[in-house]
Amino acid sequence: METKTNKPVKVALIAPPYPLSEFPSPPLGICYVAAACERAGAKVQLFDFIISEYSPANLKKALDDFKPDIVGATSVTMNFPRTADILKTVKKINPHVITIMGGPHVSFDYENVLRSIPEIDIVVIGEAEKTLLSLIPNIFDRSKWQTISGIAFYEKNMIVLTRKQSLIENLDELPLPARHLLNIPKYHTLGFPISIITSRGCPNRCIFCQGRRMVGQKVRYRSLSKVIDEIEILLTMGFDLINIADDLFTANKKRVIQFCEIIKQRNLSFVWSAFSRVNTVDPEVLSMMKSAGCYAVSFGIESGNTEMLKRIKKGITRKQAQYAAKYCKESGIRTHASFMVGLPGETHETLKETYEFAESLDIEYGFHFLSPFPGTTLRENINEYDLEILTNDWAKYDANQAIVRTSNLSTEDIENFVVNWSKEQNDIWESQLKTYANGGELPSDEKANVEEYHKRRFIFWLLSENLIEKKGKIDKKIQDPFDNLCERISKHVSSKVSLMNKEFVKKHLKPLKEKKFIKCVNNSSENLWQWCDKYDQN
Ligand code: B12
Ligand code: SF4
Repeated sequence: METKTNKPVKVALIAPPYPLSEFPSPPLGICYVAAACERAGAKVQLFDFIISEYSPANLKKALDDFKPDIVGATSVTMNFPRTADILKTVKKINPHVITIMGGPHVSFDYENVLRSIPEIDIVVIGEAEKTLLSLIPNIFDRSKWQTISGIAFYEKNMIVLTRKQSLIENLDELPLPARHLLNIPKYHTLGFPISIITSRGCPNRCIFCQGRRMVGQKVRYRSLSKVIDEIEILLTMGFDLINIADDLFTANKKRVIQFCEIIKQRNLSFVWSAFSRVNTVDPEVLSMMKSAGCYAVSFGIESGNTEMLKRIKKGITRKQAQYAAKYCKESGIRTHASFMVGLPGETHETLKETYEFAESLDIEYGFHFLSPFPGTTLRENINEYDLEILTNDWAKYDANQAIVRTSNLSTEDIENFVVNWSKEQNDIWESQLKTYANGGELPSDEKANVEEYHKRRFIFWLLSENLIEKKGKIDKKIQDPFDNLCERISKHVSSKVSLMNKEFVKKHLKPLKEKKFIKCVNNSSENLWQWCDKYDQN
């Protein structure tokens, strides 16, 4: 698409910061959005604040360099306030930029969003690819916005919600996510799996789930050959750890088996994980998955109480969960189950039952606090449930704290349950950290865990605080610029964690240099360490 001046529309897309605890991996949704904008003829840049430091000054610099016409941002509920602040700053820096927000939170709370944050011009609701194809070419003509399905905006003191956008029927028509906009060396450094999706949609009706409302009840499948082609591209980009982010990858057993067969036929070497459901796995499909490289599956079991499972419309039984756990163990696939606490009608007894059930499965498991997101059946019909939502402070919707209560349980009761459950593990972990920090002996597996933990934190700081950029200007006179870089970075990180001394930093930066993720550029006055922006295999 060309503007009046015959230049392509410029779109900057913002991936907002999020914490290490939420697995900051390459953002998939925003890459789909970027690909759709490119297909609409736009020139696109990704302002990726997952792997670079966000500050108003950094944002301003990026805006001044690229000069976008549109700035789009994504968010889930927990990082909505922070993302909205970023868009406010965009408007302050340049009021002429058109700001757009999409993603799961604003799709369901667009009225409040538009009313309370005038700096957001347009909300794109739900799946965005089709909408963007019509929106981008008409973006400068406000009178046309009404004719574009799937958006909401503020006009003359009224919220305009346009016609509902239909779901994309043939996912094969979509361009591949624009991963070329990602800084691949930085994501390799971070080391989390890269996500792909093979389908969209989930036929189930869990009352706490927002995902199903985003993607619809009918499962839409991509052709397996296209999925595997995409995986081959990821392999050429150096990713061999892949997360299948479908809402329910194992919904169709025949298809999963075919998927595994193609991986084996094409002799592809990578390992992968997937989200599953306990009533969709059996020994045959699991053994096939294992033989095709699946190393982990995760299940949402949510509760050990049969009534509760029915109330939340989970559509699974305790028996099915027991079988799934047994089959997974037999297949050798690592299995993780997630349970929720603070569900409607929760009591001390249901929590106890859930805990005992979780223990009895003999697999890895964890608890999440219920977060009643906008757009969930639970929140929309809250009066039908024994549940009170105590806050609309979206930053608290991270599933790591109690924000609800039931007639039997206060937030403290719900939090105490998880605190007590994790106390023993936390105490053990704290003591391992202490022993390690004091130079004491630890069994090799514990030592490896502690070292991995420190490495992850260090790498996260390196990226999210722009430490290479900030500490990487080295005077030409310095003999060994790499040693000097390590020293400067260690000065910074060892003030937070004393064991992150120069040797520690060197140990973790050396592989980045060898793999050409970072490089030293010489100019007349200084040596400049910087991240490479392309993945270079040679
Ligand atoms: C895979 C996944 C993850 C992966 C992310 C992998 C990755 N690197 O991308 C991991 C495991 C890391 C993850 C983490 C979390 N997740 Co998650 N996740 C999902 C899941 C299953 C699929 C998301 C996905 O990739 N879909 C495919 C892409 C194409 O869709 P999309 O991201 O929605 O993007 C489309 C539209 O939303 C829109 N869009 C999105 N952004 C923008 C921006 C603009 C400008 C525009 C125009 C359009 C637009 O266009 C896109 C293309 O159609 C969804 C469920 C679901 N179906 O939505 C939950 C979901 C998004 N996750 C959820 C949550 C809560 C979390 C966590 C907070 C975990 C927690 N503590 O509970 C963290 C937060 C991480 C973060 N800050 O984003 C919730 C969000 C609910 C909410 N309102 O907050 C969902 C909806 C699941 C649920 N509980 O119902 N998640
Ligand atoms: S929680 Fe999982 S199974 Fe339930 S509706 Fe959501 S995506 Fe489907």
